[in-house]
Amino acid sequence: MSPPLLRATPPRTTAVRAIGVLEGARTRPARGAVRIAATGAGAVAARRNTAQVASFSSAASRPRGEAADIIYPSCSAVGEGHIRNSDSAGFLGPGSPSRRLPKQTVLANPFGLSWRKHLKSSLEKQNTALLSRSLSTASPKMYTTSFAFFEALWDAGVTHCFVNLGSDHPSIIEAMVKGAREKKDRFPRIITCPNEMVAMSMADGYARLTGKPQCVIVHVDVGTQGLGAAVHNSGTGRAPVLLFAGLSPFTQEGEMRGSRTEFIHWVQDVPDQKQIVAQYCRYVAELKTGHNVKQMVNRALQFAKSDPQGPVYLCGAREVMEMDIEPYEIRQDKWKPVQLGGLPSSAAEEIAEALANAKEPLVITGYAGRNHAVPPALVELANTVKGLRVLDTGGSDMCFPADHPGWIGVRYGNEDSIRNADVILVLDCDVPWIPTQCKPRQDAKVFHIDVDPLKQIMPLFYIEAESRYRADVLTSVEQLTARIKSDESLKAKLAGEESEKRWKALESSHKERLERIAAAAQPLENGEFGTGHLCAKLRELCPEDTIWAVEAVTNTGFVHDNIQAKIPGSWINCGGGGLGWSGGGALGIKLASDHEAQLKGGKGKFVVQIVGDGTYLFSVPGSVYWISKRYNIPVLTIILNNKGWNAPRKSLLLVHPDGLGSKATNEEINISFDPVPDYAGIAKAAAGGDVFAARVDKAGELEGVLKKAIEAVQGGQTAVLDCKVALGC
Ligand SMILES: Cc1ncc(C[n+]2csc(CCOP(=O)(O)OP(=O)(O)O)c2C)c(N)n1
Ligand SMILES: [Mg+2]
Repeated sequence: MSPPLLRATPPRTTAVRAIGVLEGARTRPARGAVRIAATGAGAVAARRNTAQVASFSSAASRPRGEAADIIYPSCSAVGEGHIRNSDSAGFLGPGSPSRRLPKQTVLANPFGLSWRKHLKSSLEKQNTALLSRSLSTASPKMYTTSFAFFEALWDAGVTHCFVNLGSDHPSIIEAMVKGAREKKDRFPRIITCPNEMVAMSMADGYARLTGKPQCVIVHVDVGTQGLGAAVHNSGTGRAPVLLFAGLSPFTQEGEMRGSRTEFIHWVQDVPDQKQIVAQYCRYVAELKTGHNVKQMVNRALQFAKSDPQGPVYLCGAREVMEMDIEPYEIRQDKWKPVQLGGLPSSAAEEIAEALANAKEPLVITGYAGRNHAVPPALVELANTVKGLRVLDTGGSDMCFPADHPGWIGVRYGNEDSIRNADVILVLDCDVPWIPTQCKPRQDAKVFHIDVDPLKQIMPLFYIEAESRYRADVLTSVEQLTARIKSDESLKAKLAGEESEKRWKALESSHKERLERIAAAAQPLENGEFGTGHLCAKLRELCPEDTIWAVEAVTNTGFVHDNIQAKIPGSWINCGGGGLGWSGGGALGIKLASDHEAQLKGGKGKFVVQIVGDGTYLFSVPGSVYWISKRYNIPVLTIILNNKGWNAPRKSLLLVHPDGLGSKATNEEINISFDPVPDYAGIAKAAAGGDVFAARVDKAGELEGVLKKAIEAVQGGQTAVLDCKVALGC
């Protein structure tokens, strides 16, 4: 076993803490040493002080020749702890002389007293002075790390905090109350979230619509784990979210305000809490002092907002968050995120030429529409390169409008246009094709432009491409269009007869595509209906500028085909693989839409969540509909009830098309939800009865029920419709 690792950061009064630790080492049965690691400018002093103490300790308690090597010993116990500067513990803020530690807490001369005597006197004095403070009620004037943290959020444009609180948050709670009282309209709005995944999905939905990261506050390691698949979703789906979690207190004798006061503080003290989420985050860090909390918040937000955007995680122990500091401000306008540029001009020239000379040019995308200026820019490119088509293989954002003849819609990496294209431009996309199902032809020229062309967190990713660029898609697309429009020979080529013919062909294939979709969306002869029909009706009945939050799994293609989104930002899909996003996601989107509209004196848009029945259960509806009711966030939820999980059967058939499972029932392969839960009833119960809840299984009743549900939502009441859908249409 390796020794306990003690970190000193920075070390002004480290020796006192080291004594406490060393006493622990002395009393361990094997008399093993502890190891102390100190960093930064404080390291030397920490080592000097602790080494003095160590040699004192070893002289007092060990046989000769067995002195403890404090820094790198052969030790007998493991663990990880922290030595921190008492300055970071809430008492030595520069502006708080009255809160200074008593002088004797600094170990002036440890050799002048016997070990035990010294310890006793030092710790007793310290404890008498501090224990009462550690439990004392804060003065109303106090300005803590936590309060500065919220100020930093607000100043950086974070208007909402989705919180799930715990014993790590006393100073957070104090700060929230103080903020609500003293900084009305200049303090983030707090939304209580009974489940962390819902909290983070709300922040995620908010960010996907607006590009503005919000904050999620959770409880130590357990709350961090409760974020669950939402961390994956925002990491994969490029949604900026700032996560904050407390850490268990690192003192237990009342040495500082925030010191341990509850049983659970021992149990929740884990070696490295950040690591729970680190691989999904753009940045993780521990707040070690309140003095730079605003810079740390802004550094985290800089990562979250720089491409590829994503989640960031800060944590801070109770003592650090309790620390009194001098109020301060930073120059907010100096903290903008990193900006990406466009293509090198030689690349713009090469790609523009390839597109203009192509017979079957194709754009494949996934996230490009996150920037709402991209769809019109792509339309402009497609109007310039006549015959260019756009395929969406992610379905994460509305990237190209359904009423343009170049629209192909969403297909997950398997589409004829991929097989036929001679020039393919991949734009902000994770999975342009799935090689075991579909590949570009051998002679196709592929160019890849992405904010993350290497897919830095994917161990396996590659596509064969002429070239790849880390560049901003909007700038790049505008460059390409401008290049083609300004080059006489390319212009002449695209104004030719062949190009005109291609445009006509595109128009008629688009018309046929829409007719095929409409024909497939008819109700079945037995009166039942599929997802396609349901979504065609939704498109007909919902407001034109509705925002669709979609998590429809195997029905995504039918939903996309029939919703036919045209407005940038009007289609939002999770982009990740952690089911359950859309419950919180839809609420976050609605909240964002309302909030942003109110700022301009307008009204938020109508928001519809379309979700698989299995996914609905993943979304923690007990929390979602309580929040919806509590904060008056009305959405329409459409549950695609196909009696369970269809996806695992599809996955099975791709690998074992003739296997045992291929002929087995849904019950046998364990994907059936029978008996069928009362999905809408779950929502109604969570909202204390105040939800429009209904079930539809016949096409004849669909329109009537949809109209009532839409009306309810427009009147401010959330509606949940459990719709029985037939498979495969
Ligand atoms: C958190 C999480 N757990 C499990 C899965 C694996 N999974 C992928 S699709 C699926 C079924 C989804 O069911 P449903 O929402 O009913 O959609 P359907 O397959 O019926 O279209 C499951 C369990 C996942 N992606 N995420
Ligand atoms: Mg299902």
